Amino acid sequence: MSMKLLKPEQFGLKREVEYGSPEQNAAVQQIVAAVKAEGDAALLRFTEQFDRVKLSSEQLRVTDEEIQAAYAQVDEAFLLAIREAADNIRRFHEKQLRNSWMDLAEDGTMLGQIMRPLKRVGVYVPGGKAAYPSSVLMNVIPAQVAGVPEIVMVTPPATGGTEGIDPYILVAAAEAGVKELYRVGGAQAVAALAYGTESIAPVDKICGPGNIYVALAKRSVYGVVDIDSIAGPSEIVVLADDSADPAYIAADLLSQAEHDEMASAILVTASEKLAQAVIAEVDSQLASLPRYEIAKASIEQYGAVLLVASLEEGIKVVNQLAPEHLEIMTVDPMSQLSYIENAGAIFLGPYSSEPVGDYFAGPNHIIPTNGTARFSSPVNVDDFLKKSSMILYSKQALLANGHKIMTLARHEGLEGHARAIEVRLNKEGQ
Ligand code: HSO
Ligand code: ZN
Repeated sequence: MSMKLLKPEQFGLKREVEYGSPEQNAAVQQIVAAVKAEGDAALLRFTEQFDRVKLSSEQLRVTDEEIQAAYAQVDEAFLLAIREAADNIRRFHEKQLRNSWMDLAEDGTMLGQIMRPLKRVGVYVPGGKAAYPSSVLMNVIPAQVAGVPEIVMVTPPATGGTEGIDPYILVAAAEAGVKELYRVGGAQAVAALAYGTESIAPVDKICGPGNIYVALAKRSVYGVVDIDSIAGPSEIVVLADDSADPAYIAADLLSQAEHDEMASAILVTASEKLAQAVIAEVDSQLASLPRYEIAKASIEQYGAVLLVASLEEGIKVVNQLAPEHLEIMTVDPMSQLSYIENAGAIFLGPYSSEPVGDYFAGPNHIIPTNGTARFSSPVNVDDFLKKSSMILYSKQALLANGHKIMTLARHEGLEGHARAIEVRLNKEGQ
């Protein structure tokens, strides 16, 4: 089956957000409660039960020797590429840094906002095939740029304990500057980060992708700690006109379809000729893709070519979809840019293929999915900063404004508030 050619009104992208089964939720509650109550003992017990690895408390932490050994296992080209990617990501995120500020008014009042990094952040890195070194950089570097002094990483020990942690993940973590790593995964790792155990000190925020148990555990500890948003499957929308190369579009659609059976890849165009050419290209490129089964399932279920009447209608459709990634391949993509209101990351022109952003350019690849780009943003430095408001009122300012404050307080029936002001005004003879 090829990609479907539809009118926009025939298409409804409906993907259920995973909230887990009652059994999964119950299992996670039980794991989190046990780790909270028993610390390391429960952590080690669940690691043995789920990962089939028997560890002592001392063995939880990944040693410097293991990290050095990992460096010996990764190839030079990978190392050079990830270093350059890390530099680009760091430079991009440094642009996001905002300073604390303070405003001094003529009456001596000082108001301001003080930015402070979170003190300790935990990054979850899933095991197995879904462990992307690039995602380690995308989680860790913004935290580092924000100035977070303690960044810890947790990742499951290889199931059965025969292979250990993927050396590429260890190297990416070390390159990003992570100094504290633990071989522990699943809901138990999230609980350990939230509540702390004898071996793992608690954090202020937990980020990073994981399976359904990890996602449910993150949801359940939210409030005790902060969490990042829970990412859905990857999405790409390409908005294109006749000037675009169908082979490029097909390749970019497939680049995201291969992530996940539930990934979605959509072309929006007013050109039926381009639509047909892309459908044929997807078919032919798909056939030789190593992740054929995954990409095929994604294309069949969630892929579509939406034929619109004009580029203007295409822009409307894009804004309704609010995609994680948008590529614009038109004669003059810059002239469409200002009309795009909802898209997590916007790639312009034929050479800004999505993998450029997934790996290398510098912007973050952890981007809102499922239409949430309507109101949220890619992971950024602000996610690791908190702001304290600063208020310094002068005597002059309080004397000038005290009565207004008392009026508002008494209106709310809060006499104690009013008197806190009044005691000062009285003393000053007002
Ligand atoms: N496209 C993914 C990120 C990624 N791609 C990681 C390759 N590795 C985010 O939707
Ligand atoms: Zn990707």
